[in-house]
Amino acid sequence: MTSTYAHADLYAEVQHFYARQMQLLDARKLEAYADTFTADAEFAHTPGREPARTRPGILRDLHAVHERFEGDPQQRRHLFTMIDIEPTPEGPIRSTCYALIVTTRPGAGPELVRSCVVHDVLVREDGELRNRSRQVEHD
Ligand code: SDN
Repeated sequence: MTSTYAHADLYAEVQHFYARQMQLLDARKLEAYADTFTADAEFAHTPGREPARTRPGILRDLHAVHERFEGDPQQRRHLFTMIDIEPTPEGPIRSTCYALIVTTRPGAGPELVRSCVVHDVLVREDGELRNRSRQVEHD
């Protein structure tokens, strides 16, 4: 295992990428969230369901998931933690992290609704990090 300390700058960049990405998702800026994936990306967010492919496919899936919450005033927060990155000689970065999903409804306290392990492959396009793939395992 290569020490992440050898990649401190890259580690901070990945953390920043995740912060921006999850704030887009939680603000329901779904098109901007889909733009954080590559054009040919694959996104498996729910076990047992076919992964979403390409940005339009990811956007369609995200709208379908959020339709489940239509009329529900909850605010969901996706919290990434325990991020472990493994740069590869070819360039892509393998990243494994935990995602906790917390939801809060008016007048109620926050509720932890899902605990996940996220397996990402990140690549750089025009100098910016993007997800080439994301597989989300639900605990
Ligand atoms: O983007 C994510 C997601 C995500 O988008 C999810 C979706 O449906 C669309 C990053 C990290 C984890 C997730 C997890 C999910 C699971 C699911 C929403 C849910 O069931 O809460």
